[in-house]
Formats: sequence, structure tokens, C-alpha cells
Amino acid sequence: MTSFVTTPIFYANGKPHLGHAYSGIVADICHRFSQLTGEENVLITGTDEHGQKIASTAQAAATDIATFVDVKAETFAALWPELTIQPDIFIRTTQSAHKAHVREVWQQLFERGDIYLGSYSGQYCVACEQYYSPRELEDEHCPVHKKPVVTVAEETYLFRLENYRQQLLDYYLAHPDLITPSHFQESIMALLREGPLEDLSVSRINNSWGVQVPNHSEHTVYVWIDALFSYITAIQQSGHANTAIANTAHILGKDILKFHALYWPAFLLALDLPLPKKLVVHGWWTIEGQKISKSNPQTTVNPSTFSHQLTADGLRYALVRQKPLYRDGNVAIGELAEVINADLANNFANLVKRNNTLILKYFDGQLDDNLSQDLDAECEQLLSTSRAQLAQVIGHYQDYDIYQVTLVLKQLLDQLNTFFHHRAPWLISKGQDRRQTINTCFVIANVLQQVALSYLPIVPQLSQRVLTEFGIDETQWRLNPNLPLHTIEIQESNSHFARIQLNR
Ligand code: ME8
Repeated sequence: MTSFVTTPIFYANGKPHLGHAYSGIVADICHRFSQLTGEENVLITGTDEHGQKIASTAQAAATDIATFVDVKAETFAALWPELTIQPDIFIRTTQSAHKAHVREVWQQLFERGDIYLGSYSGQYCVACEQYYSPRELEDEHCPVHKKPVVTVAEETYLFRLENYRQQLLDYYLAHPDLITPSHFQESIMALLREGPLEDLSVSRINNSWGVQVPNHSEHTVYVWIDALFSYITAIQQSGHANTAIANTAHILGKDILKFHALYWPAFLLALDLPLPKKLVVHGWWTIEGQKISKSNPQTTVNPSTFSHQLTADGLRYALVRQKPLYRDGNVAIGELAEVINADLANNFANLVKRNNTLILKYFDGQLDDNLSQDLDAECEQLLSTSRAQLAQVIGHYQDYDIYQVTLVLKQLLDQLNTFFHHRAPWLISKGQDRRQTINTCFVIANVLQQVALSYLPIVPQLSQRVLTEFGIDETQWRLNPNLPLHTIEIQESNSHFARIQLNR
């Protein structure tokens, strides 16, 4: 069965920043983990290219809108390989197949009576492309962008959200782990319990840059319907049926929770489609306490600059290691560099190098698996704790808790380094018992292979170099917490990871 992981589709009105990169990195890690378990997994990303905000940004730049979004989409597409993110599908909402799909969905919702023509007036934030109720506003400003909202009163089509409230609440009650972490699910369930839900305005007039409502061309489809259904257009493009949405995990920032946890499932229920498997919600990266965002130039840092300074592996690692997914975190490059040097350069790559150098120097690069019959108690003890930790790592990946994955792997490597120093295998040159040295190097090499496999989703380049050094090719990439011991054959050493030196 094929599974899917999605990033949000990003607004094509500015350059990608570190927050976008974070969503992409988290999604790519989930995608790679899924593949490591032997599953076929499709990674979907793309750009959200319609709406008033994009039209006015292009006009302000005196650029034709279509050309404007082409350029922006390209900057996103070009960023992903720099961060070793490998999307299978890059969807753009301006693609004609997607527009046709949106019109088809609209028609179905209209024919079923879920959408009707009415009018709406409220406070609209153009940057968010959504209405806010008075109590959600902060001093008449949008709570996300801190910008003034505008009063909009116009004819609009409305979606009967309230009709799906009970069904959605029942679904969440039956699937208490759909949203992770769970407090986000609780907040959505509280909204559903509170009810009733206002009908949702799903079309705009006075905005021609969008998908035209079938048979009513003055209206364009609300950008969020357009954007959310891109997930299914992408699934179709990968050759799968719409129902494959049931095998999909959406990665998203907490700013767009309501769209994914309330509106999206309501639309799917209205169309008799299954709901997604998982919503993985993450917090914000801030700079000096302010959310990194396109609209705040002081906070827009180019992810490429970071990946040049820290390496792609380093940036990927540090962002998921620095904070639990759901928390907000302040970006300080010095702290990111420190954690990369401590965990990846010292604890991991350096241990691989030292242990493998000894195996190459004293044992011709070879340690036979019949050694596993004759391990001393300390080695057996190390193996047994390592097995338990590797099983925890898999469990945390399955729970999309990548932060915990990094913590357990760090703990495991700390123990491995302590063991290496305690057993001091380099003392073979000073007459240390050969058998003891062999046991030490053999056990450490076997555990390190599983560590490299466990790190593959997070630091793919470094892990691959380590695995190549161990002679393990892609066909053998499988996580196995049982840690079967096998013959070690070190290939030429190439797993070095240079410490990050920041130019200050
Ligand atoms: O909302 N820290 O697009 P968008 C962490 N097009 N993540 C951040 C972030 C930050 N400071 N800033 C942004 C949209 N993000 C819609 C989505 S999906 C059907 C449509 C991430 O370009 C986070 O995942 O504003 C957020 O949800 C996403 O970028 C929003 O990007």
C-alpha cells in the first residue's frame, strides 16, 4: 500500500524562508523513514498561486501575475534539492489539471446542497486569506500577521459547515490520535463541542486571480478550497485514487491548523471521501522572538545561507534536534552549529572514524560474525541497551516524534562513546588482550551501522557515507532493532564530517 506525506503548499508571493524549509525537512524525514520500513511513500509539495494577496504583490512589483508565480514556484522547487529534500510531486494550483479538479469538486458540493449563494460580511485578513471573528482579533489586527484587517461585505457562496460538526466530532472521538501532538486535537474538539459553526464563505468577488466558480464567473473559488484540494490533485498525478487521502500524513504549521483540522475534513466528509491518516502540527521558528515570515523582512532568512554555513545535513539535524516539533524556537546559528558539532561531528562521525581506523589497522578491515558467539558480559550488556534504544527510535519515528528520535540516538551514542573510552581498544598497540579489542570494535561497529540507518531520514548524506564505509548498499537499508550481528568489512574510510566553523 502506498502512503503519502505532504508539506503545506506555500504561497508563491515571496521567497522561501527558514520556516518553510522546516516544514519541508520534517516532511522529507517522515517520507524517508516510511521508505526505510519498506513502504512505498510519495512526498508531495508545491505552491499555492491564487488569491488576492498574490495578485496584488505581483501588481506592486509591476509584473505579470503568471510570470510572477512562475518565478516564485521555481525558487521553491530549487530550494528542496539544496536541503536534500526529494519531492515526488510538485503541485502548482495554476496547473490546468488542478483547476479542472477544483471546479469538479465545487460542482459536486453545489449539487449536493453543501454550497449555496448568500452573502457575508466580516473582518478579512488578506495575508491569511481568511475572515476573523471579532474575539479572535487583537486590537482589530490579525493575530498572525499583526496587520489591520479589512471589512468585507459581499455576495458569496457559503459552505454548510455546521452540517458536518457532529460527524466530525464523532470521527475525532473515534480517532483520538489523528492530530499530533494531542493538545491540538483537543483544541479542535473543543471548538466542535462548542458549536454551532458559522457557514464558511467559499467564494470571492473582486478577485479575478483564481479558479472561476462554475456557471458564475464573477466569483472565484476561495483560495483555501483551491489549496487543500491540491493534495488530492497531487495524489491523482501520482497515479492513485482520491481515496488514497486515507493513507496521507499532512505536515503543517500551527497557523493553518483550523483549515486542515476543521474545513478540510468537513469538505472530505461532504464528498464521501475518507479523512487523512495524520495531521502533524509544528510550531514556529522565531528570530528574536518574532515569527519568521515573508511580511517581516527582518526575519526572512534564506535557508540556502544556513545550509551553506551548516551543511544540508547539519541544518536538517539541528532544526529537528533543537526543539520538540510543536514548540516555538528561536533561531541562533551559533547554537545550531554547537549541537551539530557535538552530536554529528564528535559523537557520531568521529567514533565511526576511530573505531573503523582500528579495524583497518589491526584486523585488515575484517571482523568475522562467528565472534558473536564469544562476547564478554560488558559487550552483551551494551548490545541489550542498544537494542532497547533502537526499538524506541522506531517507535518515536512511527509517532512522528522526530525530536525524541534525536534524543534517544544521542543517548545511545553517548553510551557507545563511554564504552569505547572505557574499553580503550587502541591499547592493543600497548599489548592489550587481542580478543577484548576485537570484541569491542566488533560490537561498536555493529551498533554504529544501526545508528547510521536510524539517522538516514534525518542526515541522509552523512549516514550514506557511513553505510558505504561499512559496505552496506541501498538494497540493505532496513532498520532492525534486533540488531543482528554480522561480519564487518570496512571499505575505505570516507565518513568524515568536518566541524562547523562559523565566520563571525
Ligand atoms: O499558509 N516557522 O502558505 P505559507 C515554522 N498556502 N514554520 C513556518 C513559519 C515559521 N516561522 N512560517 C511558515 C500557507 N511556516 C498556505 C498553505 S496548504 C493546503 C496551504 C510554514 O506560504 C508552516 O508550515 O504561508 C506554515 O503552515 C507554512 O509554512 C505556511 O506557508
